[in-house]
Amino acid sequence: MENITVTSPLLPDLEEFHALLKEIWDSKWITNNGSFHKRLEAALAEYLKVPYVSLFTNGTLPLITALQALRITGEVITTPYSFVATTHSLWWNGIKPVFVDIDPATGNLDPARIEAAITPKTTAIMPVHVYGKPCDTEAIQAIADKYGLKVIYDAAHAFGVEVDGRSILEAGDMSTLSFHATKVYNTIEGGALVMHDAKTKQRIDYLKNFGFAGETEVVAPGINSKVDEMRAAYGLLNLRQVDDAIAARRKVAVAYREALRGVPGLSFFDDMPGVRHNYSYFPLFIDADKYGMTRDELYFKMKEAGVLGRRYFYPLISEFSTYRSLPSAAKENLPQAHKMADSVICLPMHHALSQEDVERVIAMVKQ
Ligand code: T4K
Repeated sequence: MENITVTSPLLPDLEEFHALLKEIWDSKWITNNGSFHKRLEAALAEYLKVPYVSLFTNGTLPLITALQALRITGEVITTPYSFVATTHSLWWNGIKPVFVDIDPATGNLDPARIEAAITPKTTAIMPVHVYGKPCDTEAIQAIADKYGLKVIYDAAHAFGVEVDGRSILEAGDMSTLSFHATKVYNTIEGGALVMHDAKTKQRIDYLKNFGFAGETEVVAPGINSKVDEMRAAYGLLNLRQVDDAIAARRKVAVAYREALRGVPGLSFFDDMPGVRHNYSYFPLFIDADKYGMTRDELYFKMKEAGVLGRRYFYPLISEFSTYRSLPSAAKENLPQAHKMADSVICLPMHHALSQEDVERVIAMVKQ
């Protein structure tokens, strides 16, 4: 039997992609803000219901660049329950991460715990909409306003997520996206920074092109994070089918929930009222005493049977050697994050899972 992987990339139709490649070949313009790049930025801004999008080559460089653009220094409050790139972006800017515990109801940074972690050195908050579940953006903004802090959302998982019809990317000073192959929407490798005004968009566009503001003028020590025409064309094609992919993912989530609700020792998130979810992940939480098996026992049994779930996000970022010695990384400071990291397994979740695949995953977990 074939393995069922945790995700599978959404791929454009090969013939359609080939036709666009032919256009690129003929034009001989293959990177540096080409026409497909411009078209994709415009198409994404429209799809995501935001005024400005700046494409990046992955989802890590927009985090690093946003911190540069906002001139963030000192300490930044963030979550340990994420992919390492979130905190690495702080480290690459010489910023000290200050970990704050999560709200077990969402897996996101708990706003009620942020104020206690603020010091005179705090300059910003970097929350993550983990699994695409929206953070409590109002509560976070209220704290940011009270203390004069910037807010940069790592929205790597939150492509297309809306609250009451409005994009989650409207929140904070800037938001970043990842378009990695494993994401709901991908450009193979890729990402974006979302901002609210033309001046910031201009500055970010300079920063991702070495700081060039013209042929002979460099206005800042920028980086190179330009997206080539092939990936921009691929991205335009994938954008056409992303709604169908999200609908297919939703069906899988519904099937998992129906089958697993009420099984002793298992819990999962339900949809939040007023939220357009993207079903980017399906985290399942195991209470070993009630389920009769630990999360790791289940993980390895599933693996043996070719059902390749993943323990996103275990270990916590605060447990990695780079960050472990920080005072805020102490286990006592992060009880909810530890509990979630120790009990989570993300079930296979993507647009191409067949009914048989879903049934096989369910049978495995129920067994
Ligand atoms: N912030 C957050 C909150 C993030 O989650 C991430 C990335 C970032 C920032 C940074 O964004 P990027 O710089 O990566 O754009 C994956 C991804 O590499 C990473 O993008 C993602 N988060 C993270 C959560 O997961 P791995 O190491 O688990 O991926 P991998 O290679 O083990 O793939 C998982 C499964 O996907 C495979 O078993 C099969 C399938 N797959 C994967 C690839 C790459 C395919 O079927 N085809 C493929 O080409 O990290």
